[in-house]
Amino acid sequence: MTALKSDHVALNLPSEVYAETKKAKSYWRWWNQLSRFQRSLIYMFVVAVLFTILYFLPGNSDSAIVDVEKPEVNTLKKDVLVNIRNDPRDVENDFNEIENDNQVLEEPGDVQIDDNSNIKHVLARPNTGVQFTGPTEERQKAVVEAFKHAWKGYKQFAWGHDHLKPISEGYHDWFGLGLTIVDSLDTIYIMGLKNEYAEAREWIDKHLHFDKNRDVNLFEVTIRVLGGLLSIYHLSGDRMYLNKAIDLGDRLLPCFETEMGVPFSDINLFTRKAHAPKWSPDSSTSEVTTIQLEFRDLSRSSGISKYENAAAKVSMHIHKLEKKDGLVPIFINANSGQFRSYSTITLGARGDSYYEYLLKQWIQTGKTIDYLRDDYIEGISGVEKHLTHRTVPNGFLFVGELLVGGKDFKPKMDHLTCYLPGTLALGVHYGMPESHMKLAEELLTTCYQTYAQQPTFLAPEITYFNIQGENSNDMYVKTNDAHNLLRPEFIESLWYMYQLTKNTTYQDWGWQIFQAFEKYTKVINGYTSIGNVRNTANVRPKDLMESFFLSETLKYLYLLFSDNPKLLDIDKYVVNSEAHPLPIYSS
Ligand code: DMJ
Repeated sequence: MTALKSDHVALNLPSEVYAETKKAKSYWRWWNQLSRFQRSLIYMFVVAVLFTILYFLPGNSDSAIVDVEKPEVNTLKKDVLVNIRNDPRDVENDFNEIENDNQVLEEPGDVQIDDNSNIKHVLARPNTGVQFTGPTEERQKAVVEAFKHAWKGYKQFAWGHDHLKPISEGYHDWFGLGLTIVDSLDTIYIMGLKNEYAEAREWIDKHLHFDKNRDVNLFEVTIRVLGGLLSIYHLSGDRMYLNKAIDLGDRLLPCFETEMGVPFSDINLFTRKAHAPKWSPDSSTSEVTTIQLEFRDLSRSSGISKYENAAAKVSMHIHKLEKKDGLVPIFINANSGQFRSYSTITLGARGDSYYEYLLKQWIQTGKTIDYLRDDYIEGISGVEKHLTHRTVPNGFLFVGELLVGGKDFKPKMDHLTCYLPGTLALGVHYGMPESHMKLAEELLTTCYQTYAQQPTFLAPEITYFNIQGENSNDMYVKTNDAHNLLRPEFIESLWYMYQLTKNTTYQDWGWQIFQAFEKYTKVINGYTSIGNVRNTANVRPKDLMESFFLSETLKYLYLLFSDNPKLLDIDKYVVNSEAHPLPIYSS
């Protein structure tokens, strides 16, 4: 456009534009000269070409966010199976199983059953499309800073190894599976940490391999690694994680090849040889019953039924065994499938998550498996009848233990038991007896006291209670039990209770404990377990940062301090024993 000296403006088109305009005019003249029939033919031709292009456009099965409107159909293709399997027999078996499916599955959660009532194929629920945009509250921001601090130390001194040793600036390998990375990934995603997510994803994609000639513990690897991979698969929609999970599932499955299907505790991921732990002929009851959420989800997500079938069989078997008013002994023999007589009954180590997974499996399967609900209700009644007692002088309610197969009561509670108030509250939300809420509130108060009564404001691993009035303290701690491993159970319960009651006291309690972690466990390269919560002058740092500190403790703190109740929606997700959310199905 050129402005001339005169009072009008002239438009001078460059010669190429002029030529183009002329060409367009001649196309238009040619088009007008065509008959109506000729024009219709051209229209039809164009439409046909457009359809063909759309039809052959590649799908976006690897896209990060799954369309909520269109449930993802997780039917595996043979080439995908070939890529993720080492043993060609696995490929054939699974592919045949999928190919033989002839029933159309439409709704997420639809199940196809074979003639023997085994689950053949289930359509996975789609990603719920939640966008995690980062912290909004000041307390959440502080937790994200704590996470970044821990991550920085891990990255600098332990990258690719299981755990950080923050004081000696080294690492600890338990299974050699980069546990901290896999376990932390969904926390990173939920906190909205993009750079950390990218580097962790890349490590998993390129370096996480399971062909390791190394024994691993079925339960630990299932809740941390399998659960971690499945959770981030559902949150992100990234198929790479599911492929890794399938490979791991195949390698863990031989654990279940026992007469009654009760799994061995350990397996070599390379040779796929399973065996009992070195220190005992038996498996732990909580371990064999705390793998079902993950194995079921693996089947539902992959369309391969064998994982769910193997794990569900264990639950059914244990359902049929005799119990003490719903309470189970903590050891079970994988060969005989029987509980070890005279073993301890506890909701602490080796017993705890049996009860948790009864409820959570029932929720995961859309409240359709009645025996899980019934066993849970019976178990909690058993807890009330045999395990709960009050302290002297202040009457705090706690859950103790029964020794020698249920004969002697021991007034001792592991910190692990502090998961129970949260699970009870979750149960009430899903229709369990209202009385469970009262129990939850009282136990939560006692757990809080195990923190508040220590000068560090951190709970010990184990607390003993005064039930006979032998002195003026309600609780006491033995020297060997005075350590704190940065465990999550109490914070987990605070999160559930806050979700369901909106009582901000629970947030304030969580904040007090977070500050105690900051004061006594934060070191220059991360956070460390400590050996003594009773002495503020010397907490005796133990030089280990467990993966569950990032996976669970910091995740639950972040969620607890959020005022968005849907940040992790307990009506859509059931959270596994390692704080990894998995979708709830309709059956
Ligand atoms: C975690 O690995 C899991 O929560 C497990 O169920 C129990 N112990 C630790 C955390 O304390």
